[in-house]
Amino acid sequence: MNRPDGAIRHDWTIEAIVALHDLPLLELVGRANAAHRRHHDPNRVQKASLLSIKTGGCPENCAYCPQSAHHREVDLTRDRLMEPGKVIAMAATAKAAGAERFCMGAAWRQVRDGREFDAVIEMVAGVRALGMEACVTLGMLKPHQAERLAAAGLTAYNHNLDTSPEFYGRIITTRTYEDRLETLATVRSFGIDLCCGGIIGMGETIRDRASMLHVLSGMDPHPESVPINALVPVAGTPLARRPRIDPLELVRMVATARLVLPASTVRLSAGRSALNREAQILCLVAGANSVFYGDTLLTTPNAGIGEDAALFAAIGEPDRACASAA
Ligand code: SAM
Ligand code: DTB
Ligand code: SF4
Repeated sequence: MNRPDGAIRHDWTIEAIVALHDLPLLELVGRANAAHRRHHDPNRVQKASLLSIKTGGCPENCAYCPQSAHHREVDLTRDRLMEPGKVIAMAATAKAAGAERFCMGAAWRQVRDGREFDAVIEMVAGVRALGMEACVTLGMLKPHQAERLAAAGLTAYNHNLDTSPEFYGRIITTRTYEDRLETLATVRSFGIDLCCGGIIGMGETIRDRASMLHVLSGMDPHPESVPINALVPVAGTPLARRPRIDPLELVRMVATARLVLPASTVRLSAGRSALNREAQILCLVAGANSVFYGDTLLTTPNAGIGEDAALFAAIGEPDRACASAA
């Protein structure tokens, strides 16, 4: 049975997703844009701000990640968990610059109960008290910890699949895909939104990309938020020498994600700084409706605030950072 683009479906096959991905580009982008318009305001792009609240020294061995303690050649200064007051002050600054969502990342394998988790709970409550959406990404999570985050008002928990089940073992061996899915189910069971996506450009095939979208589309409900990252190759990581992907691969991935997950917020995430203004706009036309805003992601450079002001001016969205500076 053929269903119209934009219908919420949980029965996609990997083959059908590959077929969408491989449509002629203009057909793919056109259909994705139409699906986007069925569910979203096409003129609205959410700005999210990202902060590394605990940097480096992570015991996991994710091949892409500069924060893994396994990748000793990476030039990164480790940092302990930040003070809640400082984090909340940075969220307030981000809000004044136009960010609606504040995402806090910790280089942890899993959450441990105690003083540090208490501090994260304080950060979440403080960000929510500013009237912002709050998202955290802290690694694996147990039910009682998800319960505390939900009680503090957490909007969303970011925990990425990162790639397909088939390719996963080539990228991470210190935890399994099942571990990932278990944390996602725990988060969902406490009514917290899921922010779950992945990375392209790690050497995976198109089928792997479709397979990751297949896992996401099988979730019921779909994750509310789906970050699509292009690998940022960092010196000292095993993926340091991977070539940057062609920006049109990102356009195809965003458009396919939009068609398969029509109501989700699709976040054009890491790797955006390597795209020119026009390629970013093509991603927005293809269905991306959020970007990370600010000069750094967690540890790597993001598109600069100045360039973003030009991007938002070009698409006609008033940029509050410029407005308040004027
Ligand atoms: N430790 C937690 C975890 O892995 O869930 C949270 C932090 S981790 C840095 C969050 C996400 O950042 C990863 O799942 C990955 O998708 C993305 N990421 C990390 N390094 C990246 C890189 N070099 N390029 C693109 N995305 C990256
Ligand atoms: C996500 O999918 N991308 C963001 C956010 N979730 C936490 C992180 C990107 C990190 C890029 C590498 C770095 O800056 O360390
Ligand atoms: Fe640790 Fe997350 Fe980086 Fe993996 S992606 S090494 S879990 S911080």
